[in-house]
Amino acid sequence: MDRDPECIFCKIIAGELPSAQVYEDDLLVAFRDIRPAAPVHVLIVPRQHIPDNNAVTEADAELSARLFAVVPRIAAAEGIARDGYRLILNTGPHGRQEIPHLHMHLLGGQRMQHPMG
Ligand code: DGP
Repeated sequence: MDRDPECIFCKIIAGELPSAQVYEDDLLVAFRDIRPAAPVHVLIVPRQHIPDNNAVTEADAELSARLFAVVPRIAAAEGIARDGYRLILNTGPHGRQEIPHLHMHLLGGQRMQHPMG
């Protein structure tokens, strides 16, 4: 499994830095965002170090499918499945991606603001 020794999320996944983990499987780990933007704010993160969405290819089809497929399960566990939630996947400077390790934000527990920008 690829990892970047400088990457904060790789360190969290390896257990070298603490996190409030809510889910894990062979491909993904999910933990609470350290700066929550909503009552529920979970980051769903591939174990493999993929820097951003531009680095995702067809070879990552299983991982990509899993990334979406675990959302209903985590949302149900967090009690936000019925009322709904927002998924965000920031990419690059214009997307305001802060951590260069692919991750999906799961936000819920309140009605989100519109517009998204
Ligand atoms: P993004 O902008 O999409 O790259 O969001 C990165 C998120 O990661 C941001 O909402 C804050 C969160 N974050 C940054 N450092 C840490 C950390 O050390 N632990 C946890 N749990 N979250 C972090």
